[in-house]
Amino acid sequence: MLSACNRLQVRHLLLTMPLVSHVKARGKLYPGTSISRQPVPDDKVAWSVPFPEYCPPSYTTPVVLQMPAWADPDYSTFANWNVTPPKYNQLDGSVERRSHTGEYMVIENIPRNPCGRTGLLGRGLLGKWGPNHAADSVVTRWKWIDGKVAKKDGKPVMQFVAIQRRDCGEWALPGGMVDPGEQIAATVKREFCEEAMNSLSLTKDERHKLQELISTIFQHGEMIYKGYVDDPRNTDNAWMETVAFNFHDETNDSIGCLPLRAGDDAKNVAWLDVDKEQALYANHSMLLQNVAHLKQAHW
Ligand code: RP5
Repeated sequence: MLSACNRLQVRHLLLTMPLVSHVKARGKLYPGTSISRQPVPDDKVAWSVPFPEYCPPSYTTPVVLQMPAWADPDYSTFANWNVTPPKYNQLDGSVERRSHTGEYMVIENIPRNPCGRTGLLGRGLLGKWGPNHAADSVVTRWKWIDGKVAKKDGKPVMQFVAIQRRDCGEWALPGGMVDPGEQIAATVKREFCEEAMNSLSLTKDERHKLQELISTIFQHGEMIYKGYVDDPRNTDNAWMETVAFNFHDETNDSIGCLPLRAGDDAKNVAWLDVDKEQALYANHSMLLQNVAHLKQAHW
């Protein structure tokens, strides 16, 4: 799949947005907690704009502080002064600590969110200081009604595979964290299989067959985004980034007819219409907009 990934067209890499403005990463309450972020007005998001009153609370979930395998050690407190900080802005062992947005600032060993202030210090629910890398799939097909592709405002309507997140109930693109050393193309397939096809409930044999099928039909993807994610879990010191690929089924005879079944972090899965009114998690709506634009579809 790595070679398939290399073949992915990157002509739309310009859609990469190094500095999207974050909005959801400034939501009042931090997800799953009663912790309020310090409000950050739009004109004070940029670090370059002085904000002398800026003194946000700090929060890192106890789960992260217990240091599961996917989390960095906490070295930000005096008690942990002897813990060696990660190697930022580089590949640190098998952990990717480079950002898709370019080099980020590290102040006294603590990374600084490249998209500006979020009103919260610490790592929140995120395991890694700095960028936390994910990969997403935008699986699309045309919407057919009575033997014809449906149209809205004169443009063909697309549908995409959406999962409903178990943590917040919001609809989202299937996607997840890139494991250390894992190729992004492998993450995309694995997460799609787990969340949209419930592969974790299959026997080893069935899972193997499913992975082969998905590898075949996911061969011709197109990278449609690479960059910062406006994720509600972001903080001033830890944030989500993603690489997203579009897999489009032009004739509704491959991905378009796969039997979907929610699994893992997803409590529901469905084909939803691509439409700007469809609320989605983080900035996933912007990723879909990129695809609608590329395919000249209704948005
Ligand atoms: C988003 O969070 C990414 O775009 C990806 O969809 C997701 C990864 O986090 P988990 O679903 O693994 O929590 O920022």
